[in-house]
Amino acid sequence: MSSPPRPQQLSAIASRVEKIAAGIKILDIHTHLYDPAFGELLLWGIDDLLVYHYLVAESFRYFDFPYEKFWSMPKTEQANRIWDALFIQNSPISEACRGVLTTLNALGLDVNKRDLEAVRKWFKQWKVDDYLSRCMELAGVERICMTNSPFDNVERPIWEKGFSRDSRFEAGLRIDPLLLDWQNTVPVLAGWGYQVEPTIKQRTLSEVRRFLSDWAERMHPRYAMVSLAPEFKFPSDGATALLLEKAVLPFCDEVGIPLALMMGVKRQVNPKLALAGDGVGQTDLSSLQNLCAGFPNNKFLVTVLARENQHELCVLARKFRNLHIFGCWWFTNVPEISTEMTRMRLELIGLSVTPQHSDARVLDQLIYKWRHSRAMIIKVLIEKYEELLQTGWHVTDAEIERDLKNLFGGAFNQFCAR
Ligand code: FIX
Ligand code: ZN
Repeated sequence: MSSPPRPQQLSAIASRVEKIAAGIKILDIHTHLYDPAFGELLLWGIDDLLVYHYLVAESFRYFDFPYEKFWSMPKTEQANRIWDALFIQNSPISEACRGVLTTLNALGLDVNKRDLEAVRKWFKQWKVDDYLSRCMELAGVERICMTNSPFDNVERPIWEKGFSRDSRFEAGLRIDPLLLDWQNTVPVLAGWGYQVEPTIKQRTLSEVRRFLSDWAERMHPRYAMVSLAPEFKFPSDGATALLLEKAVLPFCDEVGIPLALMMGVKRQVNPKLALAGDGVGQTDLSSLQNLCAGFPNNKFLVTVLARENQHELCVLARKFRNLHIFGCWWFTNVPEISTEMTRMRLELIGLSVTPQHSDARVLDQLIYKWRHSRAMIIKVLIEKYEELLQTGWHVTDAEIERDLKNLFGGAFNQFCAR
């Protein structure tokens, strides 16, 4: 039996991991950011940081004026109100508030002055291309997956016209309207020349596949993607299950890309909050089990929103190698829950997981989302290596580097390539 690790060995492992991690570049596998070619769709700067829907939801806990009044204000005024409610009238301790401060601090601004106008002035000096590189550098991110929807009327014409792509951005084909709102999507597809009908028969299914293939050719997506409500059931008689089984899964199999499922979002619990009005609910994961078991040639990238679903999801991943877990999504991206989830994932499925994505909607958010997540992931990994030391197993620098690379994008790439 080897002797227990000495305190120097424990602290040495922590500093070795931190040092090696500092050199690892991240592949951010799900964001709402855009290649600069998409112009105004790429949000950045202090006002967009402040009107982020996470902060809108928190501000309304303090606002005493009507929802409509807020939505009728110009963006700068909305940002002023949020700044006042969340940073001046109260200490900014929530994760999303702390995030704004982490970002500004990393950019070299003195947050302690509490001077919003000075911050606005500082941002005016930047051009988007330089700022993009700066944010990616400060976040340690080298590649970004976008969320690309053919159903978005601003985005679609840009794809149709064509543009020269920034090699740091990858596409993700988002298909929520197709799977979740079939009746309203039929006339849209028909208007684009696809011969589809509300009643889903063979002809409609092959036309949906043609639609998906056309967009895959345009975008070269890393995966197709949909978010699902807690009520999602598979199999079932509804349009969602039918289109999934007979059009989307065969398409993904043919093109060789995974289908990403983001499960457990209750859309528009409070529509007056707009984008900030979505909630969470527990999903019956036997539907996911049925998909993984029934479609072994398909690959599923999955994140679930409810904390209560996390353990069952890990157990499913132990049973199905065509299931890859990713991210601590949205309401789970707070240190208390993401640390617990990451620890549980590493304990149940080792390093065959992508512990985090940023879900950034505003470019600058890459900085805080990744600084916070990177520190959390490293902390959990160090704990695990320290436990290994107790057994006499010493990880080498090369092994640490390999493991970190897997957690920050390598495991995702390997899963996609399988
Ligand atoms: O469906 C999604 O991709 C969600 O991540 C978003 O739509 C959501 O609004 C969000 O920004 C969560 O972080
Ligand atoms: Zn998202």
